[in-house]
Amino acid sequence: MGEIKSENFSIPLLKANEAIAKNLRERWDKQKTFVVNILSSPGAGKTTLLEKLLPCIENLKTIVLVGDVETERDAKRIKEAGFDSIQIITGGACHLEAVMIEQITNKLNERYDLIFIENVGNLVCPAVYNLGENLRFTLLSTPEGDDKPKKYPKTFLTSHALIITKTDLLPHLPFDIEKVKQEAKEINPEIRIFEISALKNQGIGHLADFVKKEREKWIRE
Ligand SMILES: Nc1nc2c(ncn2[C@@H]2O[C@H](COP(=O)(O)OP(=O)(O)O)[C@@H](O)[C@H]2O)c(=O)[nH]1
Ligand SMILES: [Mg+2]
Repeated sequence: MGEIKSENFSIPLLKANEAIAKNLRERWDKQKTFVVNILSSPGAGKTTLLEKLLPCIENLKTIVLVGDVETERDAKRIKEAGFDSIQIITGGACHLEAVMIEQITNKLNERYDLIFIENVGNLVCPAVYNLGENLRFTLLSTPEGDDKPKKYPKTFLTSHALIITKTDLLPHLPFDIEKVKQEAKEINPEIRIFEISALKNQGIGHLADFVKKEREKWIRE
């Protein structure tokens, strides 16, 4: 049996998503709101990274929109860290869609300089749903294994940055970090790569600088 490729099928749902994402992008362009969409498997460290990253991004009004199948736990964590956050409960859906972001942002009373979207933990579906973001980050944590870029190429292909998390665990794991970097670059030669241990506070500053610089570059364009 031959390969089955999803691009051979017409997907009206994705076309509708693209149209809403385009509207979101136009609105955020006018408002000068910079948006980062964060993808990863469940437990790769998205919320922990945000808890550490947000305090390094000073003087920008920031909110985190966080998607999960159930519970308000992550939004609660972000608020406890001292930042605005809204939970999006998908009730089963394994990814966020532009319409969900549109509904939430329509209700915001304030303008934000920066919006982080913590997507539902999943390396598959979120890759094909444009949320109108400026930057897409994918986290890969060391316990997940070094074979993931080639197994989930679309996610790495569509990301601006790969953030290898939990590097403090490297001494305990058979994780070939150079192989991951090489395979991610083979899929997407432009991808930026960051190595982070949120637990040990390593690499957070570099990532914060990257977000700030990319936002400034975009503002100047
Ligand atoms: N060893 C280690 N554990 C981490 C690190 N970052 C997050 N974790 C742990 O990984 C688990 C999942 O983290 P979380 O941020 O909730 O992941 P999310 O599901 O991607 O948002 C938690 O138990 C965290 O304490 C890290 O840098 N090193
Ligand atoms: Mg989380």
